[in-house]
Amino acid sequence: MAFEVILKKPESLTQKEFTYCPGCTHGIIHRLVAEVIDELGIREKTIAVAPIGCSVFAYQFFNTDATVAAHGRAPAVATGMKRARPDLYVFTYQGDGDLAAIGTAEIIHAANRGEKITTIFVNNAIYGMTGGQMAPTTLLGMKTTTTPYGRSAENDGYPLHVAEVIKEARGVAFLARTKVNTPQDVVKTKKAIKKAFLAQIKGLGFGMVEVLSTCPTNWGIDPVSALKWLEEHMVPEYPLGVFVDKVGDEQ
Ligand SMILES: Cc1ncc(C[n+]2csc(CCOP(=O)(O)OP(=O)(O)O)c2C)c(N)n1
Ligand code: SF4
Repeated sequence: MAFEVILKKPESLTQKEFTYCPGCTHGIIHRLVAEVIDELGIREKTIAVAPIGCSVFAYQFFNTDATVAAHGRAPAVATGMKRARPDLYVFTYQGDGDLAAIGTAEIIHAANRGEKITTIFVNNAIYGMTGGQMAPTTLLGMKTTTTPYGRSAENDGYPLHVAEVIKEARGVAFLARTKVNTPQDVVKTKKAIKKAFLAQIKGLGFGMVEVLSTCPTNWGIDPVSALKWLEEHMVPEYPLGVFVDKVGDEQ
């Protein structure tokens, strides 16, 4: 009897086991990035820049060249790498605490300069690694360890819509917001990630996908409820869509 392999681990992931909590969607997003790198055939020419946050060990998971940047500085590190080696493909993988709080300046200026890098922005509305503090992306009314009565606009400001801010930057070649809580959305997210890489490969400019993601541990709910919570609470605040697409349909 002949067996056929129909699904295997992407080449662009190492054998290292993920350190994410059960049900955390960081793992799905890692796999999608790795599948895209495999399909584009760029594994040996790709450099990953990991952030500070739960995905700090991304440099151990991606089977590419990789490094880790100081908190929020991944776009600056990626800029230096890409400018020194324009023949390579550089991507950052960043959480919302990393990209939308301490690293706000880096991402906005990298996008505005049109750096030919790719950013995977994982928005789970909270600081996961440090124990569930409020992030700029935390929803109004959402309880976190630093907003125990719920985030209030008066005290804590409003949820930051990073994609909507960045879409005004003229250096952006591809920008989308997606989610990974259903199989259909996983497929759509992969397509968006591919385009964000193609924007770099074609030399068009900066590419980013903001992916709505779960943190069951710090949201204090089970993984299945977290997928539902994302749909019911995050999507109304963070509408999905393609904001900029200079890549076109050709893939
Ligand atoms: C300069 C600096 N400030 C603060 C911290 C503490 N810190 C580590 S991770 C983190 C936020 C992580 O949240 P996020 O980026 O949303 O990623 P997640 O863990 O949710 O994936 C913070 C504030 C740090 N490591 N370095
Ligand atoms: S703390 Fe949250 S974001 Fe971090 S690995 Fe656990 S579930 Fe994922």
